[in-house]
Amino acid sequence: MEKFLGLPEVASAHGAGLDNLTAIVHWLMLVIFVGWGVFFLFALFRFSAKRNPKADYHGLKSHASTYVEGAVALAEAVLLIGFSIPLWSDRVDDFPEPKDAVEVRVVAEQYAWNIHYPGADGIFGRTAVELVDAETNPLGLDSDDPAAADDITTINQLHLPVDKSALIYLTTKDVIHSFTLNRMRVKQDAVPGLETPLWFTPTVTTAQMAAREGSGEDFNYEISCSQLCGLGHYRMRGFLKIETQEEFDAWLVDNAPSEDEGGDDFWN
Ligand SMILES: [Cu+2]
Repeated sequence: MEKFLGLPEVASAHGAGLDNLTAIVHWLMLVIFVGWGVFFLFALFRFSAKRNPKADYHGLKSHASTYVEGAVALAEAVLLIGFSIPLWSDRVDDFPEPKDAVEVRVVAEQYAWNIHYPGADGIFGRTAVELVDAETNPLGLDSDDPAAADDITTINQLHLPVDKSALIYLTTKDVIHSFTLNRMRVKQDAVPGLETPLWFTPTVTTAQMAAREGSGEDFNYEISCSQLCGLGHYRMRGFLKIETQEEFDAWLVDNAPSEDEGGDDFWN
């Protein structure tokens, strides 16, 4: 069904449940569409002026349509209460403990994704609006804060380990953006002034998915913006790399700010 709907192959733990729900909703809509279409054609024919020269002032006596409407409402209630609400509550109620997850801040802006890792100490350094500099310090990280010294920042490059929950704190510097990871079945609006947490567990590494897709080195998971956020919206494209834990740890070490780099050189 995922293929039939044109969905890209899922790469997160919760994704299959969402795809399943999407498929069920589409099947129900197909049944309703065909049902009402047939009924419409029947009504056109059965109640045409030619066949009914004299108006019928009593109208329909049968309750069949009421039962059909009741059945459709019941099916939709089952979808909502039986499928959608449990999936949704799993997303918003059942967050992983920070100690069991990889924590990352994602700060959207026109037109890029700023990625912020807490570094070895596990504590995000202080950020402040006054310190934001588009060229040298897009996140406004405070170099006087000791917790900031080991923080790792990137632009448009999100790395995460496979089979471990990713806990993302999402916000934006300017307008509303929408953080979208297609293959992870993740989509969350980033709203100015709010920090919205989201979480998911990637289950397929970039390398594994590339092998499955047969697209070799060219394959990337992408971060896209699903909210038309300005003229440069189309180039708000980031990359998500899912790696083994070892590869991810090595990447963190490679990207950690080195000791001899001064406080203002985090960005190089
Ligand atoms: Cu955007």
